[in-house]
Amino acid sequence: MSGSFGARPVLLERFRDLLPVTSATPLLTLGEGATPLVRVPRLGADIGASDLWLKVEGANPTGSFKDRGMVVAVAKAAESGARAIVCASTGNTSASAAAYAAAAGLEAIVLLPAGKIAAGKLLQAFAAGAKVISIDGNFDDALEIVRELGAGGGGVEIVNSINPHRIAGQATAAHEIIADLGDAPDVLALPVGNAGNISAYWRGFTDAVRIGSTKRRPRMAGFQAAGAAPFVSGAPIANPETIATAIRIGKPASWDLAIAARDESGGFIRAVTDDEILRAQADIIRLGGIFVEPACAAPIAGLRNAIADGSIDGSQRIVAVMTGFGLKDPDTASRLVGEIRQSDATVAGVRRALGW
Ligand code: AN7
Repeated sequence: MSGSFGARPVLLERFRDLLPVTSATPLLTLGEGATPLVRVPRLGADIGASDLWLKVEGANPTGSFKDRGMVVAVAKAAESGARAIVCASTGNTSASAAAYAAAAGLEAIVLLPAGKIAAGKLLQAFAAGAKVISIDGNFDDALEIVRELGAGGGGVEIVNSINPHRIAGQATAAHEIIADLGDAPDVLALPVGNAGNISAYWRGFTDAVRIGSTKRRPRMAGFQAAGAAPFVSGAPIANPETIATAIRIGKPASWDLAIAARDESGGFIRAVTDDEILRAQADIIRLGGIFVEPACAAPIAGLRNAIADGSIDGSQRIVAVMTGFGLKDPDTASRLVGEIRQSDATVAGVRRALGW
């Protein structure tokens, strides 16, 4: 199961010392990690941030940050002799689980909230051969069921972020950012759903201080969708709703870890509206050239607000995590399709169509 990309590092090897990798762990890889950290001056200027960077996690093999943790969770499942992996998902976890299970030769079972999964993610799960179960409920309901299924043992491993290997794997992104910038940024902004990722980044930065690769940790700035913002209201919510289906979660599993990340870092978790999310999604591609799914727009919309009201200093170094690729959710993005200019197959026709 081991793989090599020549000079390209394999996540389980590169971060071996920080991960539960033993001589018995298969060095599974689909090429995850080592994602681009891109400076986006035009987008930054638009939101008032003079040193804004995007960590492009959509460049992972299944198009989301989930691959960093999934490779660890699935490798450990394979090591322990599991026959199947199971997860609840708003979409990206299922796409990642299905792909890594396929590569490792395990069965993947994914429980999805009916009708609320972006088309690309659903397609990925099917294409990789997962057993797809649509739950007549939301993500939180699906996760409750998965907890019971996994508790039964029988060689079925839960690969949601309640599996500690997921968080350990996702923490590697913090180390990459420090390696690329030479230090931690001042602010780390990201979308918050089930809250595994904010917990993982905080752990990564904390480990980095311990091993001496940086002396400081960033403020953590988490952003939720207004209709699915339990950290903002201070309690779980029963019926989360947002256009950003990835973060349509009302009862985050990593509640305490996320609160610790927020408070120990002197940061915050705030909400943005769906309209602000849609605007920011368009801004990120039109001004930054990076096409992301709606959830990723929450931190950019939220940073704009936080810089405007003075709660973040726009001259600081800010890294915003773009957790998933834009083509994951073609339906939401279809509003960005403009009018196609018709032309006959001549230069003159094209000139006319361009108004030249
Ligand atoms: C693009 O796939 O929960 O706060 O089941 O897909 O760690 O949950 C996805 C979450 C942000 C939120 N951005 O991260 C799932 C799932 C994207 C996501 C989040 C998700 P967490």
